[in-house]
Amino acid sequence: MRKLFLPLILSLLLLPGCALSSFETGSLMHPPRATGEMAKIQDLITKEVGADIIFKYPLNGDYRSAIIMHDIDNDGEDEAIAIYQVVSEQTGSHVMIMDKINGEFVKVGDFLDQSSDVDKVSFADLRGDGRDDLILGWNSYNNSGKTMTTYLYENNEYVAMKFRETYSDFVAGDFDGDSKSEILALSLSRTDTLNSQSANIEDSVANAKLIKFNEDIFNFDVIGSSMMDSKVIKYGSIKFGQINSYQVGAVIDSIVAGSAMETEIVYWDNSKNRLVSPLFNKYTTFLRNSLVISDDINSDGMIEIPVMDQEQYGSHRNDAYILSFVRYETEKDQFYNIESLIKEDINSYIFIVPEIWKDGENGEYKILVLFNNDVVRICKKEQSEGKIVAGEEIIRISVISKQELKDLNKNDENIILNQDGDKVYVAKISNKESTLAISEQEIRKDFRLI
Ligand SMILES: [Ca+2]
Ligand SMILES: [Ca+2]
Ligand SMILES: [Ca+2]
Repeated sequence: MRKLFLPLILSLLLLPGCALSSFETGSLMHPPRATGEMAKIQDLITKEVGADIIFKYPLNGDYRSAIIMHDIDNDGEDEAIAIYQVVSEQTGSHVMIMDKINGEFVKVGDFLDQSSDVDKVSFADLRGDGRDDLILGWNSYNNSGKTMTTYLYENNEYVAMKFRETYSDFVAGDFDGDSKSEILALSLSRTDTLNSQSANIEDSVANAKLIKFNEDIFNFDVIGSSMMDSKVIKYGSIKFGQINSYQVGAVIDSIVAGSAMETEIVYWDNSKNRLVSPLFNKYTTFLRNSLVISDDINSDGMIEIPVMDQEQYGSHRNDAYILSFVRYETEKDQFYNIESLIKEDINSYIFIVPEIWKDGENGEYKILVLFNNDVVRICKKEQSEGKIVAGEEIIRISVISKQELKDLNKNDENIILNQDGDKVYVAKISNKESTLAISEQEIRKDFRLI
């Protein structure tokens, strides 16, 4: 039975971070439009610190407002967290935590950080006490890396704890299964210190560090670190979740040179008691000229990783290619193909690879995809003198204009798949007798605009 992942593939995600440059710093001067509860919160801030403040909006992550609502004391009601700069102070940022007590917001924490801009806000239960602790990442405008502050609740008050470790990106999650979250901090390689004699080489190469709260010393410990690919320019999407049925970890899609992407995995190996990044130095497996990111594409609760078929990738244009989504089995160090699709980036469509075109569960195919001038030809893969060549054509998908549609030979069995403006998507079964032939019904089912 085919897995039902078509609806999900429609949300097939391109890396959201790629459009980051469009963030308008001009909007920082405008506070959020205050209505209802938000107005009460702003009134409280004004009462406490005056009206002459600039709200700070996180540039990355899931929370992008300057006043963030989240239940951090586990009483079922949201607290408000405001991040702002006081204009007269010129530098630094304030973090004010407000709790609703008897229907009114009151200030329960107020902190000053030297940093001027917020990178990312996240919440995780770092102490296992049921409270979602606030994790705040601060931007840095030199090469020294971003800094992170956590705000924990202890002895009836919030305390701020700044990390010694810097990061390029981070994700929180329960990596070791003890019902407390850890923070995985990722760093890019630093060319500025790589050449410096005094620099600690460990801190100069790209790495991942797992940071865990230690109740005994009331501070954070780095409990493990692992090497990451130093060719990475920017961490794009980081997801914490099930890598397979028995292992949780982080799946990291990153930008490498030439706007290609790759994927790395980092998890805590409980049997060896250490942090591992098993794809380190194997990254070419996941190198792709496509910004498709890892995701749970079939809603089975496990994250699949996109792989661009190397045969297609190596020998043909990259505008149309086979993309497989694989699951990584950490214990066997093997990948299993979960779903596959042909992706055409110029005219923006996908075609789900039917089972009969697949060759085993390791992501091999019986087909080759050829792309030329808006025509994708799907051909039987054949071997000739040790080389892979295109055999007979099975189907072709063409994108033509409405005028060209009128001129089509009526004797040919053309299947109109979709129309989008002047673009008409037409499929043709090239060889009905082929062992790899599929029906018109199957073609219609497998085709989708994205
Ligand atoms: Ca609360
Ligand atoms: Ca844990
Ligand atoms: Ca999945």
